[in-house]
Amino acid sequence: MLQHDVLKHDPQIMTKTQREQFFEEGCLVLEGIIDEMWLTRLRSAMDEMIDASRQVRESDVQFVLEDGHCESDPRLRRLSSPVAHHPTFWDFASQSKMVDVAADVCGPDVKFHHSKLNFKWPKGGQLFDWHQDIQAWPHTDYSPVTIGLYMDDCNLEQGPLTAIKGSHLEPLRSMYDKQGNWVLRIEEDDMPTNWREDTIKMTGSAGSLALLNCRVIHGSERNASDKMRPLLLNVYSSADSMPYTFNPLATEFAGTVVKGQAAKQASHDPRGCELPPDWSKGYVGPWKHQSTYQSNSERRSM
Ligand SMILES: O=C(O)CCC(=O)C(=O)O
Repeated sequence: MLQHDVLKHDPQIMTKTQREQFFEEGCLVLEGIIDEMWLTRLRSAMDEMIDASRQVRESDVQFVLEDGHCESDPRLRRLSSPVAHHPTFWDFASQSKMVDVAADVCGPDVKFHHSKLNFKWPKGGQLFDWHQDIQAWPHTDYSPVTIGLYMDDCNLEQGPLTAIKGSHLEPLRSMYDKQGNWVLRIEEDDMPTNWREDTIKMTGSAGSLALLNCRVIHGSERNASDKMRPLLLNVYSSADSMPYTFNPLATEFAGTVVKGQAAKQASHDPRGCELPPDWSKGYVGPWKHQSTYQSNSERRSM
């Protein structure tokens, strides 16, 4: 659904001002939306998953490991597709207030696409290069939204999501480097003019939601604190927004309409989108590609 049609429906959770801000800036933090009951259930599911990772020696389709991961001291970068590994994550993705927040920006009919639980372990948790999401999973319009839940408080030291406000209105950048490798990274000379002034550090207390439009430039710094940063990210779209490439984090839940009705016709935005590699041949996640550039990235200041 295109933005002018979404605006015909009143928001249920956000104020109209908050929704206008999201559409203007491409990013927004909503404080204290998710209650303690959900946080307790999700943390318990997360702890079970971390325990399960103790036996894992190499990154695989489920776990992306950080350097130094071992049985006695598990260190994860990501639990891919948490909805496929513990029922609590799908209950949350399909039944919580997060779905109503998605409806405020996608319109009354909301479809689930994929999920991931990104960690930043204390005194580690690597940075995430500047990038845009939609080139990894193009849709027929730009309604897709990534909604992050801070499962614990996330302050400046912990590597919060960081976005360049207004960058979703600019032309999409390429996620390939000059040699044609998919790197999911934007070089500094390709960043928008004045990006430093437009940088928003999306900190939030536990239970806060961080919304990212699928075109907005974003990333995050490493975790310099002694506290963990668990960030649960679910991606939704309008029900009539159709993905047209292989879903890199496909599960049985992809395409489920979690609110409203299934679409009878697709929504199309005339602005085209760069295509990703063919993920049906395997998806390794962004860090493998980004790590080549880690030394450059470490010098960059967000
Ligand atoms: O975990 C983070 O800080 C960034 C995650 C992100 O940008 C992504 O998964 O696309």
